[in-house]
Amino acid sequence: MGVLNVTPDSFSDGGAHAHLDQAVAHGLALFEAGADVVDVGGESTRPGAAAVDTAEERRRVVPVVRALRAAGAGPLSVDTTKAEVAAAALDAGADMVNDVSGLRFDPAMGPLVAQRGVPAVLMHLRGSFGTMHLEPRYREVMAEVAAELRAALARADRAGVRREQTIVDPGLGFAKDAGHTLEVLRRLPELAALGRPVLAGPSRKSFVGKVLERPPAQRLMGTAAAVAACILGGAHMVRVHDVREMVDVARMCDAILGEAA
Ligand code: PMM
Repeated sequence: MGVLNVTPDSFSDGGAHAHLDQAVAHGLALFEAGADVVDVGGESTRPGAAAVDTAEERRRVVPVVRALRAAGAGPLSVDTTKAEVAAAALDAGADMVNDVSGLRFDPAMGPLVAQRGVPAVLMHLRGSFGTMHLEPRYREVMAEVAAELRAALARADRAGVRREQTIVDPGLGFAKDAGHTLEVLRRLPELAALGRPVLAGPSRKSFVGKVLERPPAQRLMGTAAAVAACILGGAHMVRVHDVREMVDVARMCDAILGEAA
């Protein structure tokens, strides 16, 4: 899954794709580089990022989805916690929803996903965008993440989302310090017990920066190591910025696992 952030303040690509033409060109380049799906997002989740209202988020995301579709590109995922933004993106041609709140922030999101019958990523996150980076505390991080993902699956069930349409994501770096994130990564195989495909997003994140003491632009090799750990640990999909490089990592991991690349 290639990352296409259409935000002026994204932590790792600095808003370079904020303009429509640039965003579309970058989305096409991600497919060209080997992405199987491109995830279009209009709200930064960076610590301290300003909240984006619904109208602004739609304004950022929808034209990009529409233009990529018009160019014949896809499949596309929309990275949003707001049902209204998701609905508009699906209307414009998006194929799936990536909700980092696991259907928790907007009560209308579950019913929307159910009604549209699209796949949905349910990510683990504690608290809100405003509070999640403040002293995350766990007694047993992996057990708690797994339990909270089970709760997200139950939320999806209650909304009428078919279980086969769900993908779970442990939310690397979300409401987790570097130690928590490394432990989740180490114990990723435990998520297989949830019985659903796993997506993981380690790309350029601060836990990589913490280990290597490098800024986002210098986290390529650290990301490669983390992507390999995700895939060897059972992830079915990885969400990354550096698609061309990570396709090689994924193909190599698949070969090690004895799976066709
Ligand atoms: N990470 C970010 C944004 N959206 N979605 C999913 N499903 N999983 C993630 O790990 C994830 C996400 C933050 O990273 P970015 O700002 O580089 O996009």
